Amino acid sequence: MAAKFVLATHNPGKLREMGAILSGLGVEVVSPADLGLTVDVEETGSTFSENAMLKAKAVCAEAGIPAIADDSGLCVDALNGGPGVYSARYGGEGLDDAGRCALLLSSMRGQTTRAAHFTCAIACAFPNGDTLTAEGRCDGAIAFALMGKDGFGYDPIFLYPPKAKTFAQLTAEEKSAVSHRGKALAVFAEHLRAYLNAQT
Ligand code: ITT
Repeated sequence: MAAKFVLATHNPGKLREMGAILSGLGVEVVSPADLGLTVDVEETGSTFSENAMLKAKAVCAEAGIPAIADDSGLCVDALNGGPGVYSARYGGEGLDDAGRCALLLSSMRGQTTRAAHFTCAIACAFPNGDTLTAEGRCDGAIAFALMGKDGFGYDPIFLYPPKAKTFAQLTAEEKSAVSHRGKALAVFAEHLRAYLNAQT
């Protein structure tokens, strides 16, 4: 795949994971910072896919090359699917990843229903107006305490039952092999391959 893509995210954790997975799939990527871009996109969509497409289109327009965006979040059954699309804003602007994890743990105190899943929507926008999309999901549970130091975001409290570890206790490779983002990007790579083949 010869074309170069910009990853439309300012989240360093996502950038690391998307970069590693896509490079492994033969997709050449650069970050917004590599291009001197800081595009702040308002996430006004009501779904992960809508927000991913808003980010991909805005960054593609700014960069002039195809852009790949990720909108993702943690959906907790006992919180009626929340924080969901509001995962990055959970608890308000003042909180960092550790603060959001602490808040989520405290709102789950005494709660025995711990089921949760991560969702990831990938959107890709091309300068000619074409778009591609893909989604991935990973089921798990909210842990009772923070565990592990790797990953980012809600990883220390997201228990992945098949390995009896949180995402923050997995290596980057182990996480990507089963994660919402790993699955969405694998599907996306297939769509991209078909799209690029159809161009030639
Ligand atoms: P960009 O919009 O710039 O990509 P963002 O962090 O604002 O960055 P989102 O709006 O998609 O991204 O919010 C995603 C939220 O879900 C954010 O709080 C992440 O930390 C969290 N999240 C997403 N994927 C995750 C993962 O694999 N592990 C842990 N937390 C994750």
